[in-house]
Amino acid sequence: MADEARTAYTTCPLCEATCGLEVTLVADKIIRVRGDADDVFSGGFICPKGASLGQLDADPDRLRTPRIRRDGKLVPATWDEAFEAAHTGLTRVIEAHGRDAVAMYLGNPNVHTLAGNLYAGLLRKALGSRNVYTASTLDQMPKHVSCGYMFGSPFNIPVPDIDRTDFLLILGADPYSSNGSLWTVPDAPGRLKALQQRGGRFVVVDPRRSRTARAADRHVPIRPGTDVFLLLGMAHELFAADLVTLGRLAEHVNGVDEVKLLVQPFTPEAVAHRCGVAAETIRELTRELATAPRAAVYGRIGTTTVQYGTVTSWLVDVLNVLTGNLDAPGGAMFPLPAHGRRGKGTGPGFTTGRWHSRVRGLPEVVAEFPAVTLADEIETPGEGQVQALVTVAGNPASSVPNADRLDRAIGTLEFVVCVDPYVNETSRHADVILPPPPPSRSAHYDFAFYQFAVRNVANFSPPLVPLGEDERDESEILLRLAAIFAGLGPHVDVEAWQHEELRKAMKGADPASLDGDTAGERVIDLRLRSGPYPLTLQLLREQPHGVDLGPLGERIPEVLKTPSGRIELSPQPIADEVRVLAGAPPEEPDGFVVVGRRHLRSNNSWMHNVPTLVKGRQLCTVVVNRGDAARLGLVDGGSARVTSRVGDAELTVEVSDDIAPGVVSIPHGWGHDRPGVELSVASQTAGVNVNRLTDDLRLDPLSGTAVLNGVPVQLERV
Ligand SMILES: Nc1nc2c(c(=O)[nH]1)N[C@H]1C(S)=C(S)[C@@H](COP(=O)(O)OP(=O)(O)OC[C@H]3O[C@@H](n4cnc5c(=O)[nH]c(N)nc54)[C@H](O)[C@@H]3O)O[C@H]1N2
Ligand SMILES: Nc1nc2c(c(=O)[nH]1)N[C@H]1C(S)=C(S)[C@@H](COP(=O)(O)OP(=O)(O)OC[C@H]3O[C@@H](n4cnc5c(=O)[nH]c(N)nc54)[C@H](O)[C@@H]3O)O[C@H]1N2
Ligand code: SF4
Ligand SMILES: [Mo]
Repeated sequence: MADEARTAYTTCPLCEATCGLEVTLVADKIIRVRGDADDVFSGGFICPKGASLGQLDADPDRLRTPRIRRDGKLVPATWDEAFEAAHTGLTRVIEAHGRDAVAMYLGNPNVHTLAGNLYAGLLRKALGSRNVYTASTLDQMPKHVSCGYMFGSPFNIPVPDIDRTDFLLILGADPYSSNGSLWTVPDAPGRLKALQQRGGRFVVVDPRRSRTARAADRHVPIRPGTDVFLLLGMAHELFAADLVTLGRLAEHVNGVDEVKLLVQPFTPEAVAHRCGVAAETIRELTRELATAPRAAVYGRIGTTTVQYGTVTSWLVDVLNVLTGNLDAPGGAMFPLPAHGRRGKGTGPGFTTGRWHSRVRGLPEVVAEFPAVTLADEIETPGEGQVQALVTVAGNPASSVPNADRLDRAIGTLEFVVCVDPYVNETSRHADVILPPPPPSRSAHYDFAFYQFAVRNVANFSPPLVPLGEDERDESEILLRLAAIFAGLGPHVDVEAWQHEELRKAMKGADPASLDGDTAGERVIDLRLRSGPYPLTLQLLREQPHGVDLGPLGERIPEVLKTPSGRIELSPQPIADEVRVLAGAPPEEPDGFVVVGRRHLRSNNSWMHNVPTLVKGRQLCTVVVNRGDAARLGLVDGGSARVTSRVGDAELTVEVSDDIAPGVVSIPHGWGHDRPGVELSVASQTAGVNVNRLTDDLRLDPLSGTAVLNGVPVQLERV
């Protein structure tokens, strides 16, 4: 009865919220998607992206077979031909120029797919190149660095315990639009409303009155890129007004006195003109944070992809510590995922700069180089010049600052392999495209996001639809590429290979004793069995709505991996940077600064090909303050030219009262009108790529993260 409707449950793989979906299928086609009301975590919540999973899955532009370049054209090929071509091209570059000549770029969906979570690490290790780049240096790397220094591991990132808090201070995040990030919080709007209904409050700091800011109890506009000063002022005020309460953390923290000295110069009056927030407001926010019974500070994109991203990210947790809210219920807590482990309470600690990039001498951070320097490494001749690129689930030609330059640079490479379902801005340059199957064909378990979840939960979703004859699981694709780099050739038996690897990991025990249809599923089973809860893959299979493992618990000191076994509140590299900041002259752009924004119906660069998500009002506009618009003669719906050091772009103007004067907002991920792009819907509503304007010379020095918010631009009427 192939065409009878059936219902299945799965975790949405599209953003960090991990919502449970109830999916109705006929044969291999998704015909309806609803929120799974019985999901233990999301309770029926769904957003327009999750609801359109069926369209995304069945997108006619999605590649069904690999492509290889023949006579300049990307033509369909068999899997054998494609892996052979990848093998030939990549080995040729490695033999002629060495491993560093092959760069790898890992994009955002790698943290969403099982394949990326399980095998991207193996792939980069097998390649053995220093030229590894990821979307992290366009995103959250500052948080990894600050947490690495403070808590000993870049992956020890605390999250606001939203369901039990009384006060939340949110900076540079718009969870109403993004659905939360480094903060797995399905139905963020509902949870924020519940916080208000039980008498709590939340405040949003944002140069724009975002959707979240509109729902907040208070919106504090700020000058882009200057949250660092606001937070320094708050830390100063905590000491000055005698509001520091370490609580049970007192015996677990080093460096409180050093921080007191560091923040000494930053009185609310001294920072007010730097960040555009009144001294009185800074004092009020500090008092409210310090006196709320349970409170947490949370910062995201507007605090990371900025000039002082690492110091800002550090300050977020300094405030959590100094107010006694770190690792306390209702404060900022460390999740303990089902596949995780309790720690020993100490470790080797964290460092960066173990090696440096060839051209700009930028330090390695978490074993990668900043994405903003990939173009330098491709363009600059000499020993170690990048000659080939492998991308997995990434669109760097769109998402990296000075994108037009990187796009041109990628076009000059000797060999490019893209693991991607689409021919888009980046993969149009490929010599080989290896397409993963649609989401419905993949098993799902959120290795990445359960680390940031506001409750400890676990959910495993088997594939909704079995793999077709001509489809390859993405795990197989990544493993075959890894085998090519490891010198095992393109035809290795990947299951047998991984079976052997598992046997080694299990110290000789038989992996056949584990549950799972694939090596990857057996890894999940192994991790669950050795995790902190009595779970197995089989138990998760029996619970399609997920398993709730309860609210977050205290984890300090066990979670710490610092050599001292304590929180390092004043790490040397950050302290040095704060001293620099104290003397740095304010940047006074004579024009405007541009910031980003996200829309609920859009996801970075790759969901604009889904008709229901792009229909209606145009999303790719430049939002301009009403007073600024009047001064420049800009009208709503008219055109403006935006110019920066690196480029210019013409955009439709949206006049608004919801943005601070001197600031304009442009979303990223647009600009699908490039020749060779095969996105029939997206290219009709192409929009403009804001990264033609963002500047690859601007970065947060401690993390190498791009400055995507607060880039100086000029604005004029067209
Ligand atoms: N100006 C500006 N630029 C930004 C940002 C900003 O706020 N402003 N945000 C930055 C941030 S936070 C991020 S994370 C980056 C994202 O930067 P990238 O990761 O480079 O870009 P994405 O747009 O997420 O592209 C994801 C790619 O993965 C492909 N894909 C989708 N699903 C799968 C899958 O299952 N398997 C595989 N193999 N591929 C898949 C898509 O087709 C697409 O090509 O952009 C950054 N760039
Ligand atoms: N619908 C949707 N959801 C997404 C994505 C998407 O593209 N679409 N992308 C996903 C990804 S990859 C990520 S990383 C997350 C990001 O998740 P969020 O960080 O919540 O992302 P945004 O919605 O861009 O919110 C950032 C806010 O910071 C503000 N801002 C800009 N500059 C500054 C500043 O200097 N200071 C302060 N205080 N605020 C500033 C902007 O106006 C904006 O409102 O979202 C994820 N979820
Ligand atoms: S919020 Fe995120 S996880 Fe939930 S349905 Fe939307 S895209 Fe999927
Ligand atoms: Mo991101």
